[in-house]
Amino acid sequence: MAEETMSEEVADGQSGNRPERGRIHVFPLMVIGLVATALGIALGLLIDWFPVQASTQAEDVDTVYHVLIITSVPFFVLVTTIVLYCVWQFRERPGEEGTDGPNVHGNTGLEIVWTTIPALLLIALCTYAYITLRDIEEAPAAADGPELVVDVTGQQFAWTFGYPKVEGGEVKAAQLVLPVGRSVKFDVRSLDVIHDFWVPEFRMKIDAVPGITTSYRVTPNRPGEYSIVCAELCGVGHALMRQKVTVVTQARFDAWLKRKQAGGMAAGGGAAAGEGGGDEAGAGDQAAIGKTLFNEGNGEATACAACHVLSDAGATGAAGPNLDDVLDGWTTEQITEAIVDPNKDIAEGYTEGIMPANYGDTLTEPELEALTAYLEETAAK
Ligand code: HEC
Ligand SMILES: [Cu+2]
Repeated sequence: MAEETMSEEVADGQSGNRPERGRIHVFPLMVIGLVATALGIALGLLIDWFPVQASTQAEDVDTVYHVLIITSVPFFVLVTTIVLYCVWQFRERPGEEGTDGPNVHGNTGLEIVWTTIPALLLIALCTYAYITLRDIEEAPAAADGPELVVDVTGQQFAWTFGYPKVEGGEVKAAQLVLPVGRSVKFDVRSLDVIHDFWVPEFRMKIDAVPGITTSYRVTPNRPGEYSIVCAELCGVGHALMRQKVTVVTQARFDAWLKRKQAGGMAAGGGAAAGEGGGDEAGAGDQAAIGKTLFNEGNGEATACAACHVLSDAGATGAAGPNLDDVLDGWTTEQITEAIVDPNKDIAEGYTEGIMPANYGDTLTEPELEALTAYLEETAAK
């Protein structure tokens, strides 16, 4: 039985070859290919695919893209044209059902050519991209002034930032503010899962990986406000893990940092007083501590300002409800519960599991009291 079937197939294959298709249409194919290549490259270069360039690195990165488009479109068109042409030219015509095309054996010359060219091209493009990346990430020359190092910490679902203090230590903030024209190195960390720190206008991005510190450099060169986007799916709040970076003049940056630093120090003093004086710590001190916690977190607890609007704190986060609007008339207990057990009662229009559920652990009892007191006081204003 089996033998019979096999010999039938062989016989069919031998007797049923299709007729030759005649000349290959080289000239029209070349014209089509050239037109498609020109169109493809034009689409790649003329359309403004990217957001504005806001760092000195951006231009080089865009150039890499343009070079890749110019080199890859012709090959894409070549391969696609040949495939489509073959589908059309060697299709099965009426009366040819079950027949086969003529037997063709490999062509060693062709195979060498189509392996060598892409391999060389790939090596050249990788080398070029590598050199570009290495150059744009080079440390700035000493003559260009000291580099600003900003610690970036990702945590579901917000970023917090740490700036070096003049006298050592760190100023924490829920906003990223950068001086224009100065090289910035981001040291990126994660406290939980993998995130990815990306400002599309800067064109650079890197994963925030738990347990290690990754980094990249940019020199912002265009004042303005840009989005910080988490580019690694990191949980239910991933799409909301968006904040703003503000690029300002060096003078405005210095003033901002000084203000932040002064705020932090006042709160630090307040905390010391609170510990010493027990319950007698003034309401003003408590509020100052609360405000600092709201804006900066405490290293473990994510800053509330990353996700909430609160004008008194200058907070502009957008992932959660606007606390200017909602807190009016809330009792201490209600505010405390909203912070410690956010998933118990979900604000309308928002999703469960985005506000961190661990503030009961990451905030100490006095910190929680100070934060609640601050929010109550602010809401009453
Ligand atoms: C990662 C983003 C994020 C962070 C950080 C965050 N929240 Fe929220 N918050 C939310 C979201 C989203 C909601 C709405 C869902 C819910 O009710 O749990 C919310 C709800 C609330 C509510 C209830 C609002 C209402 O209308 O019911 C309060 C109060 C609140 N947050 C305060 C805080 C405070 C205080 C902090 C800092 C200790 C904080 N949040 C940190 C995202 C966040
Ligand atoms: Cu993330």
